[in-house]
Amino acid sequence: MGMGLFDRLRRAFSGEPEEEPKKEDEIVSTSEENQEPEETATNEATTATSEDDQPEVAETTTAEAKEAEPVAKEVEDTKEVVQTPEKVEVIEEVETTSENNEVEIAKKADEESVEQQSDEPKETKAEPEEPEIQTTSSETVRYDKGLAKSRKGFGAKLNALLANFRRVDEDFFEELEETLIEADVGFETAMKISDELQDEVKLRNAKSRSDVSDAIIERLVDIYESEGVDEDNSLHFAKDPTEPTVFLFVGVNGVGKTTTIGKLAHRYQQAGKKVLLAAGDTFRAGAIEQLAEWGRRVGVDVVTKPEKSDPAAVVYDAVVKAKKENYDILLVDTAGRLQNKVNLMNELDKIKRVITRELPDAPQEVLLALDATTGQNALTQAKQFKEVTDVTGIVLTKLDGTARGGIVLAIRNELHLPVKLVGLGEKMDDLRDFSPEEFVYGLFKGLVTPKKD
Ligand SMILES: Nc1nc2c(ncn2[C@@H]2O[C@H](COP(=O)(O)OP(=O)(O)O)[C@@H](O)[C@H]2O)c(=O)[nH]1
Ligand SMILES: [Mg+2]
Repeated sequence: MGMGLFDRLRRAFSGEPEEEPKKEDEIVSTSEENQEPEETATNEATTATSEDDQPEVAETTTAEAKEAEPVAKEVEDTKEVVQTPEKVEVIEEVETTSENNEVEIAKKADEESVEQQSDEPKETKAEPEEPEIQTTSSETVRYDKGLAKSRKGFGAKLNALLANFRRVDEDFFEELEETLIEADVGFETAMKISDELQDEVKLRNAKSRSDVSDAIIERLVDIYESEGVDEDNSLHFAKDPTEPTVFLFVGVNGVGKTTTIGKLAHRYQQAGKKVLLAAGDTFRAGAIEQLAEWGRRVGVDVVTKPEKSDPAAVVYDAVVKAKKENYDILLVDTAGRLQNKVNLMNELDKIKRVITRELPDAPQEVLLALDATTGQNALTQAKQFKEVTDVTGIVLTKLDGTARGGIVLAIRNELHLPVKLVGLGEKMDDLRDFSPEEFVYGLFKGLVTPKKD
């Protein structure tokens, strides 16, 4: 990459496309195809899986029908989860469903409700009010759509601040800090940006709106890039191609583990890989059925055991099957109960041992799912999980649902864990490898002032 990220962004916005521009509707219609499944709600039988008389033998749910009745499962499951009374967690703010998260955020930061309400009405398929995108790839379009909220929240606030300032004085920087913190950039990072910016503004003698805005964005991008220099964003696979790759998914309830597994299963299945899923979240029958449903929807096999079985036993069966039947990739779901750290640690250790005994190089990834809409809470979760297991990367879900995309900066600056995947919606194809460039582009679109020279 010759040009810096900032220059490339600016260039993209100033109407000098680097590659041939793609038509947005073309891309949108492609993704539409994959969305069909979600609408029909079937299957009230979720909880019926829990019969005790079910054999302890692992059963493989084969994907009989790719076209099978699609289900809006996750949503139901989440509701179910909310009602689950057996919450014993010590660290209770951590175990939350997405609904709870919303509530919590609302509680935590009332001031945020302004923007939350303003664009709350669910993400619509088309974003008609968004200006035309004149750039690079379908990835960009995807990020662009997924970050629409953040742009409207964070971006719009920053814009307002920039539009209204009279002098670049102490008040200005105070307000900037506030805006950054509200965007979940994180306290430390906000201070750092603000400090460095004060110097920069002086140095450049920046006075105009566009000078200052350029300096801010440049700083954000710089910090992002410099903090991430040693980080490896890519997913790792088995070195020996005859062995299955194993990805283990961890994270508290409701953050999007199962959904991410479904999306990844789809990705690899589409790429011609033989994919196996392990329903290691045996805590609730709903969770097992949810994964099984994804298996049917996507057309991959799922290893399950009845509710309350030992997760390690499910994983054992799955690993053995994956080896024996030459699966390329095994995605392991787990329950995210942080009831207490010791238990969680023991459970995850046991699962890992079971995997490693059969496949010494696995798991290749331990991916921690974090819900971007939970803001700083997600950081707390990440810190806790880092203490109990070796996390190799972050899946940042629901980026489409937050107006505070600054969380990505906070994760990088405060955790030093690479974000490897991002969730930009609930559908099968709403998962992307994390690309800092696409991300920043999506976030600051409209803020970057086109170059005048
Ligand atoms: N908008 C949006 N919703 C998501 C995303 N990922 C997951 N979800 C939703 O979040 C809820 C919880 O997801 P689930 O996979 O069941 O979480 P788990 O408990 O960690 O397995 C479901 O309703 C999902 O559809 C995402 O990237 N964007
Ligand atoms: Mg789950």
